[in-house]
Amino acid sequence: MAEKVYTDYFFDKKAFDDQDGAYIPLKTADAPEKKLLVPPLLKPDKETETDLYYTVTAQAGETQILPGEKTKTWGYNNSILGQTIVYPAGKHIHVTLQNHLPELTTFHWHGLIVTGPYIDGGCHAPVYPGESKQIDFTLDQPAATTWLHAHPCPSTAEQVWHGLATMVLVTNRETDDLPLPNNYGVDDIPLVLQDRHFHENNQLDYRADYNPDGVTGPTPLINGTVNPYFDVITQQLRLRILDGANRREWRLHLSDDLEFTQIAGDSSLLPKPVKLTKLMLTCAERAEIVIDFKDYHEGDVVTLYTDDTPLVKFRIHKFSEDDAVIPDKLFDVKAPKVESDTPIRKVVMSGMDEGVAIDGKKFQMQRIDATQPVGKAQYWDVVNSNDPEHGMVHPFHMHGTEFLVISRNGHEPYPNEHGFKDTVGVNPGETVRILVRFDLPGLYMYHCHIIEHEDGGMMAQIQAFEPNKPMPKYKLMDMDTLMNAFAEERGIKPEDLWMAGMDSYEKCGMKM
Ligand SMILES: [Cu+2]
Repeated sequence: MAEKVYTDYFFDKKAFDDQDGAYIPLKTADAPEKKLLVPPLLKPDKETETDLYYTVTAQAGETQILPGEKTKTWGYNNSILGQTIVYPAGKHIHVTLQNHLPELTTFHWHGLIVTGPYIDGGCHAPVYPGESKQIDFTLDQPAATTWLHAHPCPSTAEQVWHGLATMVLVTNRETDDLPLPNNYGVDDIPLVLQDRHFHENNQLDYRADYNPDGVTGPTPLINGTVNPYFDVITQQLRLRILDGANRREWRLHLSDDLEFTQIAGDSSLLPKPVKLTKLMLTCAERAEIVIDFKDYHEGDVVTLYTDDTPLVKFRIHKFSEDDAVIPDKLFDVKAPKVESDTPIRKVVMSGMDEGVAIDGKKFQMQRIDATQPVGKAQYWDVVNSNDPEHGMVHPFHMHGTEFLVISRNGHEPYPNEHGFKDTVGVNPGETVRILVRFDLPGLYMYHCHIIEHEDGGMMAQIQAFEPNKPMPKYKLMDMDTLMNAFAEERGIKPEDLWMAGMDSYEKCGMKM
């Protein structure tokens, strides 16, 4: 029997097209085609049998994005986005986090199973300008495409908009030997999908573009490149795609409706490969796909689109025949067992614009909203209470864990979400049941990953605790301290921050 090829996007089309926080439509930039920037791999400072040492520097710079003036951007060890970091599971990783930016930032490891709130790098772990911090951890998690981004409350969105996001690849001996393309930069490339609005002299102006339902721009930016092409020199190509946009979902497909194979989601390989012709990603979700160009020849071009807008042109060159077959079985998903007396936790994402909330509340840095014992699996029913007619998709993200999607409104999850995930798009009016277990004690945030919603308070935090041990107390950052720091950096009084456009402080629990 022929293998099933899925030709749906599996999402709520109406919510995507009609919700009232409408998107700015994408438009191909008036600029020549340019070679896709493939970020270099970050070289470790030092490596031993057991340990790896890295330095990650958040820095300001200038990037030639469009013809004419360079754009002022931020990045990690780079002027925009970053260098790609590789963390092998099992090694003891040491990272020096340096902040060379003019304002405080945090380094959030989105998708890494590390303890929160400090190593995880959410809002409680600021690194002040000119300062640095050391962290270390050992990963015990499947191979995955994860990422690093800034996460300081409440200017995460603005800092990501400036460029603070980069890929972090977790490797794991259990699956590293699978016959999948893995020659980085040649047949295995990252694609960070973002959109931006360029103002006068090719500059970004986040405040001018601000929209509480998420900032979008008309120009697609792929790994920081506009109108990119990639030279294909192998028959098979693996793309590690990240929706790194603040707000935009992507509806991806290839020219000729070319079918491709999804092999991984956010936090692990899929149990088995899934053949698709269409793929939808919501903010912060990742998908790894393999494209087989066997029916194409030197000189052909295959285009990756979102809707009708071209994102990347794959220019086909001569390649040697490669009939490697993707294995039928990729990954053994071990679902944690739920004890029958465990209640189902309900989490409600509600509202739009400034009205967004979780369980009816705005985020407060010093309030712990929930607790769950380490090692004990629990079902969470994540509800998007938006009106199914006019509401929006809220991508639900959890720190410190990887979860399984169990059902959508009681029905089977999509065929390509059977691996571990850390972000799931929840359609308006929908309840997504996920299976959550924390393996490390700590304090973790969970939130909508439309970044302006998260900055706007659609975020909460949970303490994962070890049963039979005293509850640890965390030193939690408070808004006054953060606000004073931001004011000092700008040389103004804290009460004047709102005049400097920092009005979103209010949403994060600051009293004006
Ligand atoms: Cu949201």
